[in-house]
Amino acid sequence: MRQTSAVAVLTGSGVSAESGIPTFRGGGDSLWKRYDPRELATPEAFSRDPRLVWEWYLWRRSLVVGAEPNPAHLALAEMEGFFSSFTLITQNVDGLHERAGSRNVLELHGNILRSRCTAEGEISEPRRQEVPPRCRRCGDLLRPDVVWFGEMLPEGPVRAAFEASSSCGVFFSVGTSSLVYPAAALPEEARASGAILVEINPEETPLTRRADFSFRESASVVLPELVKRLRAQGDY
Ligand code: BJW
Repeated sequence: MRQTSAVAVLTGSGVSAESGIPTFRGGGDSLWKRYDPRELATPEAFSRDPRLVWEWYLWRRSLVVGAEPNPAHLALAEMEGFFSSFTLITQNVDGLHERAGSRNVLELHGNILRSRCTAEGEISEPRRQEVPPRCRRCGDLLRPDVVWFGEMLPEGPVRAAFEASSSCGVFFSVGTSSLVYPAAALPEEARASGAILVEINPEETPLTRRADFSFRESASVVLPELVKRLRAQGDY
């Protein structure tokens, strides 16, 4: 890391697990455990039962609003100051990286706290307290401003994410199962461009064998330790 000025980090839901936000593929112990998140985060589920999907998102919003950034988010925010180029690419929709102080954040899958009108496509507010909520301007259904399976990711952030991945010296994949594309293609992009690949995840993933370094530990343990060691080297 001392030999590079450009670092890119891809994060997934595991980074927020210790802030009390459930991961997607980890099961869980909630009211919603009988629902598979992979089946609710789809346009088909929303067309079939917008009320059910909204209730799930309102529950998740309440967790996000009550959550605090954990030591992994805080360490990443501090690391940003160590490198002249530092890009934090996140699949998370919880905004905790920004709340921890990270500035150069690319949100690939949107933000759960925003809503957008299904008719106009614009960010909007609900006209009154109702589930599912309706657009204050046109009265049509609102939806969470997130990216569901089968939908396109926002073009600007995706382009910037591929650029950062292909031009960094070290690429971190943190707290993601590396199953969902196109995000899962970013580490390969980085590797093909000569970057060192580091994975931080307590579980093995499809990326583990491709990584130069694999830390089978929680992000909230590894990242603060890494920041501590970088700081101790005195160059930062
Ligand atoms: C810890 C930890 C701790 C726990 N510390 N770690 C190419 C190949 C194959 C398929 C496709 C492809 N291109 C497109 C597809 C289809 C699809 C896809 O990828 N499917 C795969 C599942 C096979 N992709 C899409 O549809 C995407 N759109 C697209 O590509 O558009 C073009 C297109 C359109 C039509 C047809 C074809 C192409 C859109 C993907 C949108 C994903 N949306 C969601 C929901 C977001 C909204 C919401 O939050 O509700 O995004 S799904 C869900 O998965 C969410 C996440 O961001 C994403 C990734 O999950 P993540 O973060 O990795 O979570 P988990 O739970 O899987 O893993 C957590 C990890 O943390 C685990 O490994 C734990 O071990 C670890 N962990 N504690 C560190 N303390």
